Amino acid sequence: TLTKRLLQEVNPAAAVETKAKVTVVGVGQVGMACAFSVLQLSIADDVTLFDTMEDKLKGEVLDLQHGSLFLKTPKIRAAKDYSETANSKLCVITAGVRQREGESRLDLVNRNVQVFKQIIPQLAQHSPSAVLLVVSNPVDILTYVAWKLSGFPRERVIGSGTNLDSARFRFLLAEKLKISPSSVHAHIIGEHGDSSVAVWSGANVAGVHLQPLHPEAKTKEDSEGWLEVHQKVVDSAYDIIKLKGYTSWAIGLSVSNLAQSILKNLRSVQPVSTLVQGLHGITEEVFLSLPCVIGSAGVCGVLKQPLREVEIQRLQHSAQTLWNIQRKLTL
Ligand code: 6V0
Repeated sequence: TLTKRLLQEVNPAAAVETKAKVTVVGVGQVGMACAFSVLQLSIADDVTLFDTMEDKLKGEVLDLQHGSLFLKTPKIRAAKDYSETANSKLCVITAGVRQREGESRLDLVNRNVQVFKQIIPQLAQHSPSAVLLVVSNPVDILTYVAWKLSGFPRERVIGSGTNLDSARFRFLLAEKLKISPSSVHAHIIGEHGDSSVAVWSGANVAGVHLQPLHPEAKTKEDSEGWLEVHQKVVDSAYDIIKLKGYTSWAIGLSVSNLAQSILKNLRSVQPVSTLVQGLHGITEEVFLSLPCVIGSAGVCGVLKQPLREVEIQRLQHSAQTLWNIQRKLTL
């Protein structure tokens, strides 16, 4: 063959073991933004995509493969069935229906639980040591569903949770302060959605806390509109869906950032959805976001964040809301 005439093979390429395989299930707007961002970070040596829409899957994979010259991920492929997702280090699940205009994330639960029943046992069977990163909504409930359906230990089932909400919060605060978002430290915790909790008490720039500098924020005198920033975060997805029909780029970037922490064992602290039973007085078996140490084992630890009473009450309220939905599910 031409190849044999061109080079003398010393070590057959097929013998090289894949070290950092990422499977993305669902090649819709979110799945593709996640896959593209993971590729741009050059953190995986294999990105495998799976979807039930075969033509769309083939088209998306070809389109990405044609960019291989500009990427550093040697294998980009479409899996025809779940056996081809085998031995993934990380499985990102973005499959399922999304919100239509005016629909809340919680409205999606029954339809997406059915989708998860087709996906999760298959992923778990073929990649028994993987970390599962759930993105589909409602993400906190579906992370619980993925945990139950996979039988994986709690640390290896993560929801992207309020990692995105916190990024939006930091961006909006950064705009007001005219400082880079990476220098504004602030967290949104709890439900990824309407009942999320902004931890104002912790918001700071270089250790300088914002709340004592603007005590008016607690009262109606808040003429600078700082408290509105959290409401803007909550409204973000609704606003974007109204404008372009879906959200994609920011969630893709947020997921690839989490993927990097997992694949490179960075042990970085990021708010993600994890089992919170027993924390902050929560008694229900639910997943909510708290700042977690993220590494190759998944969630390596949960920060003991000092919270105000009102913040704890809000978390407990979200836990009850989620549990009331979860207890009706048959898994
Ligand atoms: P989309 O563009 O409709 O894509 C969904 C994809 O899932 C489609 O390609 C489907 O073919 C595929 N799919 C459906 N069922 C299956 C199945 N059984 N197996 C494999 N693939 C399947 O939706 P989009 O990508 O916009 O959104 C996907 C999910 O992400 C939705 O649930 C959104 O609500 C959720 N998001 C979560 C965010 C977060 O912060 N966690 C942010 C944005 C969207």
